[in-house]
Order: sequence, then C-alpha cells, then structure tokens
Amino acid sequence: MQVLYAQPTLVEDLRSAVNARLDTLVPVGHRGPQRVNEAVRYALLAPGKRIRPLLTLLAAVDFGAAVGDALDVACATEMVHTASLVLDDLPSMDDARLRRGQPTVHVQYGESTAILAAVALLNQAFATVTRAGRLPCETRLALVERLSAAIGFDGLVTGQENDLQDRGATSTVARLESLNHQKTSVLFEAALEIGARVAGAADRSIDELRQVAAHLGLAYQIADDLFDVSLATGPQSKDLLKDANKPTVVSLLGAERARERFGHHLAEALKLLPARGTGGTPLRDYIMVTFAQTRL
Ligand code: GRG
Repeated sequence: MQVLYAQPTLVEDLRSAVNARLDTLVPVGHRGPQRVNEAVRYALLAPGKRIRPLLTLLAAVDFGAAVGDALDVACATEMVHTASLVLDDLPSMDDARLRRGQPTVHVQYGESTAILAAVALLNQAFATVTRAGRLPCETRLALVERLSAAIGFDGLVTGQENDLQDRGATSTVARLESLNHQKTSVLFEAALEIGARVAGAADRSIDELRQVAAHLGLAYQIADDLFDVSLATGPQSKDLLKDANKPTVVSLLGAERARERFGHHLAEALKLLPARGTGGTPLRDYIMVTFAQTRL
C-alpha cells in the first residue's frame, strides 16, 4: 500500500530508531546457522512501514513513557509481524513472490529456511520482551502474555486458518471483517496496548485503545485490498496481485462503498481515541497522516 511519508519529524525519528534497533537485535553473525540469520535479516530489515512498532511507541509517548522504555517491545511487535508475513507468503498459504519490494523469503532462501526464519523471528520477539531490561519484571510478563494472545488461538493463527479455509467461499462483509479483525486488528490492538502498558496507562484507556485498534485494522485491510485492486492494471500485476478469486470487502461492496466503509472505520477510531488535552497527540497525528491520507 502506498502511504504518504510527509510526516512529523517525531515519526521519522521513531521509524529510524526502530530500524536501527532491529538491526542490532538480530545482528550479522548472530547465533545459529548463517543462512537462517541472513534470511531473518533479509525479511526483517526490508523496507516495511513499521506501523506496529510506531503504534507501540506513539501510545507509549502519548501516555508519558520514555521512547527508550518502549523501543525493544515495539521491535518485538515488528518481529512477530514479519514472521507472519514470511509464513503468509509460503506456497502452501498465499504463495506470494514479492514482499516489501523484493523476492519473498522462500523464493530467495527456499521454503525450509523461510519456515525456520519465521520461527527464529518469533522466538527472538519473545526473547526481546523478556530482556527489555528497563521494565519491571511483572510488566514484561504481562507483555509476553499480551503478545502471545495476539498470535495464538485467539489471534493471527486463528485468523489465518479461518481465512485459508474460507478461501473462495461466498462470504458476507460481516464474515470478512471478522477475518480481517483476526488477521490484522489483533496485532494493532496488541501493539497499542503494549505501548500504553509500558507507560502504566489505566485499564480504561487500554480498553479504549483496543477499540481504536480494532477499527484501524479493519480500515487498513480495506485500504490494502483497494490498493491490490489498483495494482491489477500495473506492469507487475502478475507478481503483485494476490489470489484474485478471494473475496474481499472491496469485491463484495465495490470500490466506492468500500471507501465509505474505510472512512467509517477511520472516523470511529479517531472518535474513540482517548482525548489528551485540547490539541492533537503524536498518535492521533500519525493515524491521520498514515491512515487518513493513505492513497486509495
Ligand atoms: C505465527 C506469527 C504467526 C503467524 C501465523 C501466517 C499467519 C499466522 C498470519 C498472517 C496474517 C497476515 C499476513 C495478515 C495480513 C496483515 C497485513 C495487513 C499485512 C501488511 O502489513 P503492512 O502493510 O506491511 O504493514 P509492511 O511490509 O509495511 O510491514
């Protein structure tokens, strides 16, 4: 998806900090076989938009934490997300050939190395949270639990399995949005909650953030699908297009009504975003720029 990058300096600084920290959390020559290390770095350091770690950092900043206290756990959300992309791209799943502007991990390194790289990334995500040294032990434990909930039986795994089983079936917008919630919103929810928890936010604010993230994930998935449709006429359409027979909110509603639905979810997210003072906050500004100005 194409996103405008004319963002406030804070966001650019945070994105650079995430990229630099990811580089050090899985360094060249890190333990284990060199091929897996290379595949992990290939996937992780490719130019992703870093939406999930930015959500974590901006929530942390919004609720008064220092960036340094949230940086490692923010990087952990990106590791989980990247692992999910590597698995999603496999021939047995979406069978994608391009990701983040480069050949997918299994195309570059082979399927078995791609699977091992995804497992290594997941493992490194949890190792990173447990070692996030400036946070109290109980906070780290709560974050491990929160992150694992977003991945497992109530999270990405369920979303992916349901999506694969539903493939091609006639569906409803409600059913698709339930899948989109399980595949996309769950990690947005965890990312925002983790940032807020690092800052010691109250449970009520965290509940509000969860609802914000749920709508953001649904809006983002519609934008992603609209963008896929716009690629259909592009020069690399064969490589870039996902399963054209798979129903999406866009294929069910048509582009115009899908855009309206995107607008509805975005408006709900902004309405629910906990108010801070009278002006905007870095998190609200980021959502406005990244989501509201996403080119549809
Ligand atoms: C065990 C972690 C784990 C997952 C297993 C494979 C799987 C289950 C889930 C895949 C879920 C999936 C791929 C959802 C799509 C989410 C999505 C909107 C991806 C695109 O995100 P962007 O646009 O990508 O943020 P970049 O590359 O910018 O990070």
